[in-house]
Amino acid sequence: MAEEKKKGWFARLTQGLTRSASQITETIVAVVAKKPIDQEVLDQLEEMLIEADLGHAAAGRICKTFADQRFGSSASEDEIKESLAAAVAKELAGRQEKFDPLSSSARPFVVLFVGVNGSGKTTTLGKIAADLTARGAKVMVVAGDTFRMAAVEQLKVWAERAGASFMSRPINSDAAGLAFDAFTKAREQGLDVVLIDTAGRLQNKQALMDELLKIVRVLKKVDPDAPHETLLVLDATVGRNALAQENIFGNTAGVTGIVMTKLDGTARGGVLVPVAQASDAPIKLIGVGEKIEDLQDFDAVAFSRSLVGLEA
Ligand SMILES: Nc1nc2c(ncn2[C@@H]2O[C@H](COP(=O)(O)OP(=O)(O)OP(=O)(O)O)[C@@H](O)[C@H]2O)c(=O)[nH]1
Ligand SMILES: [Mg+2]
Repeated sequence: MAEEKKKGWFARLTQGLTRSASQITETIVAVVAKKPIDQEVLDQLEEMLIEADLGHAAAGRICKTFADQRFGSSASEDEIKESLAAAVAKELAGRQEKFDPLSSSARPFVVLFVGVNGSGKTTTLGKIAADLTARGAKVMVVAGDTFRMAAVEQLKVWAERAGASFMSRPINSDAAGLAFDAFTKAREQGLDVVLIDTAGRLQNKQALMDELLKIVRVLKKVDPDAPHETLLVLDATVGRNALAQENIFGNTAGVTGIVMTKLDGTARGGVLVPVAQASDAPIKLIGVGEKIEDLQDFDAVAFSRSLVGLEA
């Protein structure tokens, strides 16, 4: 059963990364057909990695590792993929950490979701709520995006589906005040986890950061250790813009973990690599589709294998 489940999980990951993988596979097939592996072939491989948004630095290192391998004249497509996957995984070493609020002793464990509009905050929060309640946890979902009616409604649907309690306020209410009241109430009720959604867009970047910092400040009034986790949600389809977003949020919002969403919607899934390297916080979760089970723990080895189109 566990083996079946694991297979399904990897299949979803591979399915999600199809667009990135097929581009890479195409180049590898062309390269294999044209042995020996000379400088021209290596340049082609490096170009391919840069196109997948791995960035110049990582692409260069991966090709160097690759060149040092000295394949015989009989290197197969899979051997080349194995070698590339290992080189990508090496780039991600130490950049992976598990997200598991239930393994912490903090009760309630408070998670703040931050990121620009459309990155996938609300969806990710909903998926996490569903997973936690399914594991028996008592969860509260907080509609901290108090600026859009649709945002509150969207989150409410997720909360109901998950069987989590839900807290919101009328439009344009103070989000920090809501966060404070929600945390206090969840504590009184002995809940396990509080998931706080936030707005992705305000008048400007400074207003957005001020708002987030205010939420953090009031949470700390209830518990100096809160929020126990601040997840930065980044959309892989924006490619290297994700790096700029990491820079802005990572330097101001006290981010403790990265979620990279929509890896299924792009051929540039390789952007996860430079983001992981630029960020002080590790990658914790990845989104490879819109369903609940499409949010996965980040596993650097599995990700690297899927990225180059290898099977489990
Ligand atoms: N294909 C795919 N779509 C996703 C994934 N994660 C989120 N989405 C979709 O992306 C869109 C935006 O997601 P939201 O969760 O609303 O984004 P948000 O960050 O809350 O956006 P704002 O509330 O505007 O700040 C929705 O249509 C989601 O279904 C993913 O991993 N894969
Ligand atoms: Mg939202």
